[in-house]
Amino acid sequence: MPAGDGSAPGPRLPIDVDLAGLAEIAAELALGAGRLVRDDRPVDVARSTKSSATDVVTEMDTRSEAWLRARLQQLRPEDGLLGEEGSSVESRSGITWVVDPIDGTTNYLYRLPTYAVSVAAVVGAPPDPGWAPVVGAVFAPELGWLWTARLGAGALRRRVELSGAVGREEVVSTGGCTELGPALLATGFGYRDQVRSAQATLLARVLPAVRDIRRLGSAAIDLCLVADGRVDGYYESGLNPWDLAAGWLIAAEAGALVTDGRSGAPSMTLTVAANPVLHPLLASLVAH
Ligand code: LIP
Repeated sequence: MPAGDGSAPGPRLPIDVDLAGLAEIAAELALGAGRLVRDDRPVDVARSTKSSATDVVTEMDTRSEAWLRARLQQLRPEDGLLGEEGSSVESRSGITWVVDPIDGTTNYLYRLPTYAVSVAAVVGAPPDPGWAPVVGAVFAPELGWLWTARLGAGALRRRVELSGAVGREEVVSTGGCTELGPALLATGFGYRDQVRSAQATLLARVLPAVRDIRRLGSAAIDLCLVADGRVDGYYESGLNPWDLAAGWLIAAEAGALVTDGRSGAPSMTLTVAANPVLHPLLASLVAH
């Protein structure tokens, strides 16, 4: 399915699917939810925790997912839905929407700008293996960037002003770095102690081998930065489908290989994204 991911062909597209129409919906949903979480944030945002004391969910994560769910019920009632905050609707159309209502929730909680809303339409049934994105949109409302992609049609970036004005589409493509030494990489870490210890051990091996590491706190933004060449590569273990679905397609349509570090699709085990020359070098460094 997504170009350049190295995995076996995924499930087939429903024959009557209108990818251009789905792409417009993905962009509208990402923009609408992004404006909601940016503009309606209360002064003291309510929060609770999930898998660990530092795995936070805010009331705006929940409100954003509820807004996305309601819009999809209006626009695409036959489609499925999988959301980070618990939405789970079986598909009757062969299309499922996979959404992260705020990717980078810790950054959102601390009022840091690197968070995004990630919206993808996929075929297959995530998290079961074999699913694949066909349209994707990532909107980072504080950074003012909207990245989008449609299967086979390339990856685009648009400027989004605070006024709501959306700028012209720019085609994006990965950078040309072909060696590890000069490579600027992005990565991220999980929420559970034993996972973080293993990730720190891997980081100790990676850091001396590359130019530098950026830990921005949002997988969706990390993958989009690979797409537009502002980092050379990205790797992370422990991602859920909602973290990576849209960014996977955007990076792949920008020319990146996006895999599990081997020949499979990106997964919770490992996600590795880089241009086709750098990818095998990065994968051999991190895929253990
Ligand atoms: C985040 C991921 C990021 C990871 C963070 C966190 P969330 O997702 O996008 O890559 O490093 O630890 O999991 O939880 O903010 O939606």
